[in-house]
Amino acid sequence: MKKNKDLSACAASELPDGSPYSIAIAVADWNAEVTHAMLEGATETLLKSGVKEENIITVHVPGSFELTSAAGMLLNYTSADAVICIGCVIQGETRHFEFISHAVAGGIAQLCASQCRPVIFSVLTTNTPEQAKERAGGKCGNKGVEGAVTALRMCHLNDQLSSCKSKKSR
Ligand code: RBF
Repeated sequence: MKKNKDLSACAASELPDGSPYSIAIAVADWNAEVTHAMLEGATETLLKSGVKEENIITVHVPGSFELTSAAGMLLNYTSADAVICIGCVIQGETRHFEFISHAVAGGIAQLCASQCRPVIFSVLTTNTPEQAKERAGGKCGNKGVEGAVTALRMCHLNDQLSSCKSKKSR
């Protein structure tokens, strides 16, 4: 596989089969112009891969800081096979950017390490709104699409590895 392949360009025929899965999406409404475009990209990709509409659960939170908490709730209260976290943190005049970016990256990494279901980090951290828009359907692709492809690939990996375990215990 090409190094750093832009997964936004993944053709429908290359998409992992999503039909067996149920996927949850937590989306932050802060910088909604960007995050909602990413949500649209993620949802379209999941549908294209065969995930049934009724198996896509979307929840909205106020900002990226709340994504970890929402992802934890989705893992606890739903049977989603993966959770995609969508957010956009843009550098401002204060240090909020650093605190929010670190908190959400660290929070999601902790969930990934402690849970056996994938949690996907589709959070943009950019210097400018333009850079964010370029990554939400602009010249740098759509990172929501990439989050969806990553979620599906991780669901397949989970299936493969869990079938190894059941073979081993036979
Ligand atoms: N949330 C984001 O998702 N992206 C941002 O760029 C962002 N910037 C913020 C800047 C300030 C000064 C504050 C107070 C909040 C910001 N938030 C942002 C919201 C944050 O993620 C969270 O929703 C609130 O801090 C409430 O916990």
